Amino acid sequence: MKVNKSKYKFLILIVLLGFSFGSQAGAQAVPGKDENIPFLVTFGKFGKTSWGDDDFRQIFFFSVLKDYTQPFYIRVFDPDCGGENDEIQGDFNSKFLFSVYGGKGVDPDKYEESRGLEKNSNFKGGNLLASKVFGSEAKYDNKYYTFGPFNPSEGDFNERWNSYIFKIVCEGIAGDDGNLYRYFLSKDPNKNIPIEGANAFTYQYTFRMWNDFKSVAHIYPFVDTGVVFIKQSNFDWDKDGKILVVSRYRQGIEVPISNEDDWASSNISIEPAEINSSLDFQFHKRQDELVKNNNVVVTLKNQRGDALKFYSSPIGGVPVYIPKTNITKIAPKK
Ligand SMILES: [Ca+2]
Ligand SMILES: [Ca+2]
Ligand SMILES: [Ca+2]
Repeated sequence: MKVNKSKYKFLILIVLLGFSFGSQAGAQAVPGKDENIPFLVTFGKFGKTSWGDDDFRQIFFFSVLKDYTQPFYIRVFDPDCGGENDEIQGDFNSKFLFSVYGGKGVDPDKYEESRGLEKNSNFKGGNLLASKVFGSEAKYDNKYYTFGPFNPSEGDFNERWNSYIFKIVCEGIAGDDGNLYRYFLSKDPNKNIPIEGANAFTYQYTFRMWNDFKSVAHIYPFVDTGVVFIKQSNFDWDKDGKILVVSRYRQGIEVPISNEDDWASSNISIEPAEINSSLDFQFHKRQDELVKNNNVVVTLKNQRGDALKFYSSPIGGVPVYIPKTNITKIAPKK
């Protein structure tokens, strides 16, 4: 076959562009592309924790690199609770408050309360930049609502990451239904256009599994310098198969799993090879019987009790297990 050289080069360019765009495109979608999680979920405050949400709220942070100076938007997919996607309990009668915060008080590295892990903590630190309440509204069903524009400098500056930090909180302020939704940090109010170098993270992830046997969900906590062991906690997993931990050091260890309305916890010791990389927590559904509409909560803490961040786009990429013989070979490079 005769290959037209310029055409060939053009094709390579397209493939490369596709790759770089693809990796960035995942960076600000929440859940992220590599996570394979269909939706975030938050229940109305009169819901039952046995439906898979322990605190009826969810807090996410967005980081935007200092170099990016254009306005941006936070887009919420299916912010309403009714119609498609959402989990009905009786009738759809719930209300959800979405609030966006910037300024001092947001950065969870400086303000621990901002992480929202403790029940009565003031997780609303910072300046309220925008908010809106959603009920069951056809107008927003299966569609995006856009918050913004926001100016990056309205965020709380974090020196270590050279980024401005923003926070979005979803709270179930009335009713008992489950609101399923997703976020996208975008350059454009009407389309999902990712911002280079931006990311999203949380300390407590409440999400929905796919309703099939084959899909494996992932979350990617970042293991910072100084971490010796981590305590994993999962809530209301409904004994739905296995939760495995994979890293560049470990091929996969099984951790204790929760059943109904309970927490299961265990400690996982961290090896030097795992520092400054992400772990891959894999959620494999059971194969004998389909567990439907499974919502689950996950948090991780280090040996000092500090919570680990889960990034929608894993820091350092998706970890791939490296057999030990190779680890010893590459170790001197560090
Ligand atoms: Ca209801
Ligand atoms: Ca929804
Ligand atoms: Ca569940």
